[in-house]
Parts: sequence; C-alpha cells; structure tokens
Amino acid sequence: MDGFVRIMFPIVAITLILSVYGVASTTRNYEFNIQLQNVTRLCHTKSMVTVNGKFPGPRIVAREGDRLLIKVTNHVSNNITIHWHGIRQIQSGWADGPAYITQCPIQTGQSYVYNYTVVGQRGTLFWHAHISWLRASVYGPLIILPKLHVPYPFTKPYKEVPIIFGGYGGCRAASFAEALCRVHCHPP
Ligand SMILES: [Cu+2]
Repeated sequence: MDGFVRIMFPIVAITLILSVYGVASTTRNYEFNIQLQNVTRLCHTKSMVTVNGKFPGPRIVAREGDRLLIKVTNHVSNNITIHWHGIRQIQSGWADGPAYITQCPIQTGQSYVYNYTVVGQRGTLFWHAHISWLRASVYGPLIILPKLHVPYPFTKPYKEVPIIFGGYGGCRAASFAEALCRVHCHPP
C-alpha cells in the first residue's frame, strides 16, 4: 500500500499543478455539417453551401496547445475540404485541407475528422473551404487564446468581436465557377 501511495502521490500532484497552471491542454470536438441553407442578406435570399446552416460559419475557439478534432460531414452534392488558414500543421499535414494535395475531397455522404494540435500560435485566424469556389460562402473564425493564466502580449482588451469580411453576390459562387468552367476549364 505504501508503495502504491508513493507512486500515485507525485502523479496526482503533477496533474493538479498542470491543470491549475493551464499547462495541460484539452481536446476540443467540433461537428461541421456541410449543408445547403437559404440565407438572406441585402434583401436577397439564396441557397448557399454552409457549415451547420450558418453564414459566416461557426467559430472555433481553442487555447494554445489544444488538440482539435473537427468532424466534417458532407450533406451536399459538391465535394468539400476545409483548410485551417494560418495553422502550422506540425506532423499533421494531412489535416491541412487543400483538396487533391493533402487529402482526397470529402464526398457526398462521407465524413472526415481533421485532427491537429495548435503549437506555438495564438491569435485570430480563420477556416475556409479549400475546393472549387466553395470558399466564397464556407468560412468562419478560428480563435486561439493563450494558455490559461498566460497573459496577452498587450493590455487585455475590454471586449473582443471577430469581424469577417466576405462577398455576397447574386448567384452561388460554385454555379458561377461551373459556368465559367464551360468556357475556360482549369483544374479546381
Ligand atoms: Cu486559406
């Protein structure tokens, strides 16, 4: 029994210290359902490819050192991939997202789990589709906070509001790309 306590005490103590000081990292799970959604902007409604029916898409919030597991399920007729813009994919290049470069696209009815750890980065980035012109409507913020109890390298802001700039044209960007492709085709 003494031996057991001697082994377990340091393990429990180290775990507590790590969690109190925020050194321990977390795994954060997100579900991205790629789906069509009627979206109204500028008094005009159109059907768009979205993540979870949102435009812009849902925000991802993590802390430096966290692992992200993002399950993307494709419910539309277009193939899809998601790129995590600005994330340094260290030993996880297969999670980077460019279609036909680091992965095959996720086909209709299929899922893929992006699995990566945020290493040595903090700040506000964004994610977007990385196939064809779907990036025109499929994007959202990716916010990396410092580790717990680690301050920002500047005065803590009173409030933070992510602002994303995007276009909203009269037709679906993917349809426009397909029409363009009929005239002058190039690889996606
Ligand atoms: Cu990008």
